[in-house]
Amino acid sequence: MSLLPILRFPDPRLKKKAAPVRSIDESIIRLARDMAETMYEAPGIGLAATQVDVHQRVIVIDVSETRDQPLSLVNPEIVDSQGQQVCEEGCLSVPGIYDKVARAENVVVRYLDLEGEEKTIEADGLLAVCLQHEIEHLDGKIFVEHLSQLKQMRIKAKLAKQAKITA
Ligand code: K2U
Ligand code: ZN
Repeated sequence: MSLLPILRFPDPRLKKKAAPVRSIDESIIRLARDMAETMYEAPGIGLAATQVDVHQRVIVIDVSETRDQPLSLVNPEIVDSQGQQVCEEGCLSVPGIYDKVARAENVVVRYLDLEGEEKTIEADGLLAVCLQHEIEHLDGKIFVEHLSQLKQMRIKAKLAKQAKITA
């Protein structure tokens, strides 16, 4: 298993729209495994393939307290959503930045598991937020795009300054 480098905002590759997975072969299974390892190490509760510069529709999520229940979703699709909730979000591609984002309270997501079986998950709370956050990554969208232009400018300036210091 390998740790994968995570792209940092505003890297333009984070804006690429991921392509549907056509065949769940060994390479996809290994990708999901490496993404899960990378997510746990970060640490995070979700990770999209876009964030590791692989533009295929794969996400991994683990919102369990025990951090030992990884969920790998291939070609995830929100097929129903209800209500609204506002949650403080962060992102492994935007380190150190947290802000409130309004999202659907409940979502129904259809996806393929790593055996190629079609599954459906009904989620609320943090799992619903994470599913929406990760599926947005696959569409080339980052949570900061829900914020004002002024906030996005300030975030870019802050991250650019941090990058200079650590260069
Ligand atoms: O996509 C990512 O960068 C992973 C996010 C997913 C996420 C963000 C906000 C709310 C729910 C999920 C990371 O896990 S950000 C780090 C984090 C860790 C624990 C709880 C919330 C956020
Ligand atoms: Zn993110």
